Amino acid sequence: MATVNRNLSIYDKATIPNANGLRFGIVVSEWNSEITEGLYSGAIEALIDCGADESDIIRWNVPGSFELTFGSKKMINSHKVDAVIAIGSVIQGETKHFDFVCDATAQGIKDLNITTNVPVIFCVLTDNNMQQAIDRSGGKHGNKGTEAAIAAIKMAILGS
Ligand code: INI
Repeated sequence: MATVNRNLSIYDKATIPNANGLRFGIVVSEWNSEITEGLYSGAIEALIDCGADESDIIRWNVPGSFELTFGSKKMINSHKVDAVIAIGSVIQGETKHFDFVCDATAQGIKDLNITTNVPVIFCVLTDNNMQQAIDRSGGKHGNKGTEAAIAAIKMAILGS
């Protein structure tokens, strides 16, 4: 897609609502953890930069991206969060597993957005190789975690 034309880390703070008082859940997949930890850093730094209090941010880990749907659902049901950021990194292998994990994760998160009243942000990189993931988790194309944090803030206050 068009990430090559757009740095994922760039945002205009003047246009972002103040996140102070908002509560965020962040669910992090342990697969490709060198990538997902970079995404997590980008997300938490942007939330705090926009006014969120660190004590209002709850982090859970799940084994893989496939488990992000259940983790996000349980986060919504267990904590009074205003938005959830689901963080994962799926990298193309030799089999069709990539397609099944990507499809199930995207559909699962989409389903949560339809069936619950808490927005769940899709911060899942789906890349052809490790270099593409590095480039988008704090590398030359910025950090998708940052983009996800800004989306989470905007969605948390939507309509208010
Ligand atoms: N999960 C990922 O998050 N990224 C991957 O690249 C990946 N690969 O390549 O297999 C992956 N698989 C694990 C999957 O998400 C589940 O954890 C597993 O199938 C157990 O349900």
